[in-house]
Amino acid sequence: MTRRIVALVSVALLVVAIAPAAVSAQDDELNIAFLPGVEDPFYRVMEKGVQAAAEDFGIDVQVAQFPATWGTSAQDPILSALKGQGNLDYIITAPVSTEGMVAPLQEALDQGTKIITVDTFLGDGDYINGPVTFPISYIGSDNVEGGRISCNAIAEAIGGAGKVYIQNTNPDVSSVMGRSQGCREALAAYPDIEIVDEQFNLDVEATAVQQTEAVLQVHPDLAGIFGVNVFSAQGAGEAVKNAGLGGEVQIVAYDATQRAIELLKNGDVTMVLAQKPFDMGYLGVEFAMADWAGVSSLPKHVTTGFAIINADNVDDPEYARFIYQVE
Ligand code: T6T
Repeated sequence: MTRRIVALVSVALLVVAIAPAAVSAQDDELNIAFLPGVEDPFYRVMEKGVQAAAEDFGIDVQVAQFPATWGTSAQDPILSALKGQGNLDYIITAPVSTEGMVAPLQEALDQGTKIITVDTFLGDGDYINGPVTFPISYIGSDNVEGGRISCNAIAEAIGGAGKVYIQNTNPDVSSVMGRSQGCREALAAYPDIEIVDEQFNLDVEATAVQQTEAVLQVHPDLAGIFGVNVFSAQGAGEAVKNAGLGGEVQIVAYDATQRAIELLKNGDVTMVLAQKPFDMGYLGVEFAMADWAGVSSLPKHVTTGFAIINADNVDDPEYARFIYQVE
């Protein structure tokens, strides 16, 4: 058994035990596709998890084109092309809008393709009692908790007082809005911390840089920034560095890209929260195989955990292995 498999949650181990016996490596009737949210290091690592599972189980998984930008107008046409193939049993995907991707994915299901959501969810994510219940499962981070962890770290770094800015991406995406909610919940416990603004860059790093520069102009005494994903955090880090405020404004970066880690090592970023996209991709494939094999007890909600990376542990292999490595 490989190290990767050992690291998986127990439910996954159960699936590992069941799936190979029931699905033969030669079973070419099982057709799975992976459709990511956007071209970025997070989803490239998720793709590695997908490919590792495919290799471990001796199957092929089709990796769809990576959407060039974030949004339904980029993801939906790729989904339409997948639906047009007419041969897919499962699509593992990160829907780019909680509402906007419901109908297109429901249509895929109506055509006989089951849906597994990774990283982001549809509706409110409660696939048992919520408004959307058709996906097999949501496999991803507990982003509300991730937001709490991030902003408690900011609160601690700024000594429990000062102005904080949330640099966000899109208001209709479950992952980043969960992070914002968790951040607000955490900071509510600090009467001397004020959230001065929250802005949405639509997943464009250059916009994140411009927005953060503008906020620094209006609030030169800004104490902390929560960058909710790759593009927000890298953009905020760049703006703070350009303003010569590295180390003075405390930035917490969600997503452990190489760039975020560089900023951490240079003292421009205080803490980096690494998600586990590899696990999301791997488990997505396992869940498809298990469902195909007839497993009917798959959990509707699986959380994949975090690694909290800071200047003290960044070189420790136990933490460094969660930095998003993309060749
Ligand atoms: O933060 C990840 C992902 O979790 C989020 O849903 C969208 O942005 C990223 O892909 C990072 O760019």
